[in-house]
Amino acid sequence: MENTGPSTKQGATFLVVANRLPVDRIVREDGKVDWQTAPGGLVTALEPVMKQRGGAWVGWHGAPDEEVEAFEHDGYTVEPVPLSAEEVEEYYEGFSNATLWPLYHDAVAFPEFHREWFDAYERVNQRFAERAAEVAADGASVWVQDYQLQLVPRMLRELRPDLNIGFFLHIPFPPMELFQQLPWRRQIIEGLLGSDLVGFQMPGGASNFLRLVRRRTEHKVDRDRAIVKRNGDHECVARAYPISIDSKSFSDLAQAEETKAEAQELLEELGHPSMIVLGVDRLDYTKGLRQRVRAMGELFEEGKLDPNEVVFLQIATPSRERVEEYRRLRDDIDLLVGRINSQIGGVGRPPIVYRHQSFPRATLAAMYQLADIMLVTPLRDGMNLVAKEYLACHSGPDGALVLSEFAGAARELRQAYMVNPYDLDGMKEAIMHAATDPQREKRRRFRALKKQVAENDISKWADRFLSDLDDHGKGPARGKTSADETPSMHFVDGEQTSQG
Ligand code: GDG
Repeated sequence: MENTGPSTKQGATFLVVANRLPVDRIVREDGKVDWQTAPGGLVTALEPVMKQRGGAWVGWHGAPDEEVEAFEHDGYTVEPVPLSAEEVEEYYEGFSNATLWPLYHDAVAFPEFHREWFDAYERVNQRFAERAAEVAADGASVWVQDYQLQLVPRMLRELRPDLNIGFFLHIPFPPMELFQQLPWRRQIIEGLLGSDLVGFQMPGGASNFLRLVRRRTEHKVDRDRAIVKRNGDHECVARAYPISIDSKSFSDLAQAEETKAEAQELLEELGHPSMIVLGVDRLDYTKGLRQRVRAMGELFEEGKLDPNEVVFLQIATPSRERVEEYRRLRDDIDLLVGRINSQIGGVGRPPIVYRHQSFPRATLAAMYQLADIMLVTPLRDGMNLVAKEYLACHSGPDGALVLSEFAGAARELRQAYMVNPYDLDGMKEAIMHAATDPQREKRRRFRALKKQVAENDISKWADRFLSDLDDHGKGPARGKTSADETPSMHFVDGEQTSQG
């Protein structure tokens, strides 16, 4: 596709605004400065979109207390936003990752509420909005990303009413009953309502959001949009856009000769087991690792899986290590894996090969190639790209995906072996089905799953969102107000509302 969003002297016509840049600034031991791909689903998804479209990516570069100049990278401009060490603590580790992250994931860990964290969140959101306002060309499309920046759309609209503002939430949007706990709920809703289009992973997220707008604000809701009455009306449309991956480049990577060679080496290192069960996650309490490791441990203990034949390879990429809950999780998993490995198997390779480190993407592709069974069992997950990466990379006809029904991906990947990760016995049963079902049944499921991911890739996702943003955007030439519309009666969530 044509590069549609170059940055010019007049500014960029297309911008992504995200907490993190696609690359992190790191200082090596010899003092040399380097840039390294940042981990996580948001970068995996948006990097190919930016490469294709060009424009500017506004975000933090991962190093506190450092100002870095803008630079060109892979055909687009990187615009680093500085954060102080205190802001990293309060805005990022605090409000983003110890308040919003657990609250939005069904409160699977206890969300903490601190006023000074929110103050920092507001301050940093304002800084991101100001930088985006400086960099954007007249009438540009600005795509704000994720829970760390929910106040940006409104702030940006106030600074630059000419822009088309889209927002996408990568994590679940919680039900009203949970969201209401948040002392700053009003500011967050109003922040999001600054957008012309708000995207969620699931239709349920969009309806949770609209329900809140209807119950908690004076703005009206009409089907899939809120009519926001402030500084002249605008419409904020809320819809689901299930995210995906660059399926072709993952499958090409897995097919590359070097990757195949790496897979052979890995197989050798693992001692040629007859079955490889794989997990790949950021080390995060939402990913259901405690439950998964226990389930696999019990299957080994009960002799349902033979530790001489089967290996469980679990990669846990380091993440948010300064947040207390993450440190606790790391210790728990270390202990659990150690206990299982010390009690099961012979003197050779342990049944669980656990690596708390990150690997190059090509190594992950080699692991996906090898895995007979992929375990993706989060307690709650916006989508989960690892499930889709496995399907793009595993080329044999006999793969099997065990998938939590609480991952957004479960809505599309219906042929997976579905599990409730809280139900250990159920999870063990599903893993055993994935291990022992007749080949014909497994192939049928796997074919359908692979097709889904091949046909619904990241460019389809981005095109759908951005073309809807063009349609709903309210650039001055296209401005539309609800006052022009004929009054009508609507039914929303079973409730009658009068509009206009
Ligand atoms: C958020 C939402 C949503 C992992 N370890 C390594 C590595 N990774 C890559 C994986 C994958 C990404 O990180 C993880 O993406 P997920 O989607 O599984 O999870 P989150 O990071 O929590 O992502 C999630 C996503 O945003 C997108 O909207 O799906 O629900 O929580 O791409 O491959 N990459 C490399 N080395 C590793 O060791 N190179």
